[in-house]
Amino acid sequence: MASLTSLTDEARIALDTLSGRATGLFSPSLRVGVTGLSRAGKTVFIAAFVHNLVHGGRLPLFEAQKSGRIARAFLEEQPDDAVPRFQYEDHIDALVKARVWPESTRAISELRLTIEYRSASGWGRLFSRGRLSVDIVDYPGEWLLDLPLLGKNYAEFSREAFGLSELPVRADLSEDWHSLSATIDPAADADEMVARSLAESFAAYLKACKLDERALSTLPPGRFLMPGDLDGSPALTFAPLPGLAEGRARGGSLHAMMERRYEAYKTHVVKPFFREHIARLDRQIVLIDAMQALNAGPAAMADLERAVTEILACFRPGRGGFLTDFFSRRIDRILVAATKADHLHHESHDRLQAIVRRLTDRAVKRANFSGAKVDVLAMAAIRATREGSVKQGRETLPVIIGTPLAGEKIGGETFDGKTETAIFPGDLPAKADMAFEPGKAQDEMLRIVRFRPPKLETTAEGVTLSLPHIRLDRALQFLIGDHMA
Ligand SMILES: Nc1nc2c(ncn2[C@@H]2O[C@H](COP(=O)(O)OP(=O)(O)OP(=O)(O)O)[C@@H](O)[C@H]2O)c(=O)[nH]1
Ligand SMILES: [Mg+2]
Repeated sequence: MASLTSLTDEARIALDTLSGRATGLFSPSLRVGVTGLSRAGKTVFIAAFVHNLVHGGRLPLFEAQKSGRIARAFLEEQPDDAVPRFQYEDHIDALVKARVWPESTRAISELRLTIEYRSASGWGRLFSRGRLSVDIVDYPGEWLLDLPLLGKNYAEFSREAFGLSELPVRADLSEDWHSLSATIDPAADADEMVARSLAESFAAYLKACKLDERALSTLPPGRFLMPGDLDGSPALTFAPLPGLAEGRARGGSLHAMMERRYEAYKTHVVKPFFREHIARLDRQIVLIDAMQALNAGPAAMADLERAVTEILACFRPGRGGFLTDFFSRRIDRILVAATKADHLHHESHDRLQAIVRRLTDRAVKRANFSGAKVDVLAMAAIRATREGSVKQGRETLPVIIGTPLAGEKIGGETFDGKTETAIFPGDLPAKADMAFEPGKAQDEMLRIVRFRPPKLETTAEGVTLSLPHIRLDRALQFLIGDHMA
């Protein structure tokens, strides 16, 4: 900026003032929603997003960075005082110094990243030194599961919960809760202890569904898995009831009590979250960890598809939706990203992308994001592996090399968290549909282990290089690139 003459400086200030954009007082802001079920990679994505911009990471596909137009990017005070700040520095310290991943997010937090850039056009370069503020919210992924509840009454919620729990992939896990429910008469007098034991038993079943072996996703209500500050409160002491009679519940009955609490949960927990954080978004990236579900098999894939479809329907800003009144803005771009692509050799990235496209296709169509641009991408916000090849007999196998987390297993081997290992991850099905068909996908066993975050390379001058990634730059270009033209 030093090269600007005083004349153009004055002209710029005059122009800024005219258009109400006095530098420093106001800069356009963009609310980017990072959506994803628990463990999808939201916190890691946000940390990598900020780190790469603040430290000028290698982002060849992010045009503003590539052409050297970014003057600086820095964290600023966030707009909402009542929301805790995203602990960016702690997350980066953990990732870079200790090489451990951030813990599961337990509460909501927010951050504002401001980018100062020069406009790409000659005209704009003279007159406007651009500033863009990007606001991002991080929250526990489980809470997303609650959004579809806004469109369901208690009877529907109960019916669906029992329906799902009878699926083969869930039946053994729901046994205890079922037998307890069978002893309950919904029309009997309300009893706090009965309500509590039902809620606990139901929550235990949901938690079991979420464990790695089943890796199921459709598990509302989300606060039963991640209560935040509501642990033990009456709003969480409810459960679905079996065989509900048609019509209104008798006053004073267990049915009436459960119904009231379910509605209170929606009003006091789900709606505020939706209104304050979801309905105000301009852009959205939907992170999907297909790897874990692929590993667990087709039933987990079907369940992931169900969850994503129901959740994306809640982002539909169009007319007629039950949430329409809440939206204050319209989402104009949605990026669906298959995360953790670094678990696969790049030869498989297109297949991963195709599987996630197949998984979200119906959801995106049904949600009818008219006017919104939708793209699909396989990426890794932080690349924990590098690629290589290993000769096995006459064959050369493409492998990935990284440090598996302590305790991870492949076959009979358990890793110690220190040793670098080459792993042949296996092939994803060539046809995306096969990942959803029972019996087919299991033939192609994947070998998926979790890796530690990468060790950052240091240059000869002692400068630590930025966090490596796969196509994070493409995601940035799609999400904010056009605002920095
Ligand atoms: N290899 C690799 N692993 C990743 C990446 N992103 C996330 N992970 C793994 O996925 C786990 C979950 O990532 P988070 O960012 O904490 O997920 P989240 O969506 O914030 O999850 P919740 O806070 O539970 O909702 C991490 O602990 C890592 O093990 C990535 O880009 N590469
Ligand atoms: Mg998180």
